[in-house]
Amino acid sequence: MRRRALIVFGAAAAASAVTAGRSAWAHAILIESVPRPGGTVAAGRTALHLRFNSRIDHARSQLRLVASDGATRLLVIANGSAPDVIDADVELRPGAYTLRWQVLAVDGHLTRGEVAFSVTA
Ligand SMILES: [Cu+2]
Repeated sequence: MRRRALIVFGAAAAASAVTAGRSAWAHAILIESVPRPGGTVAAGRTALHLRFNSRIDHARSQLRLVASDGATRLLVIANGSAPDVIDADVELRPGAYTLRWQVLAVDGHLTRGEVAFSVTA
């Protein structure tokens, strides 16, 4: 399992690593997810849920689902998601997946991370 967060200042390529939860700034840090990192869910229609430590700009945030063969799906962020949450519904087949999130926090900083999980039949 790999958890990672990167910050990108504006559109610049400069990036530096942060330790999740220890930044005093308002970058969006993932604090809760369904599925959990390393977790397992049953195949079928699944509600994905990512909660952050700050409000995010949904229109400038992205959620991608990467299958073990590298196939990537851009997921639709639900309109009704709370200000600090990304919700999405997806149909999942058994296998290993990585959920890649990229969010823009209210302080204008972009953060990214991944949640790996598996789906059982
Ligand atoms: Cu920030």
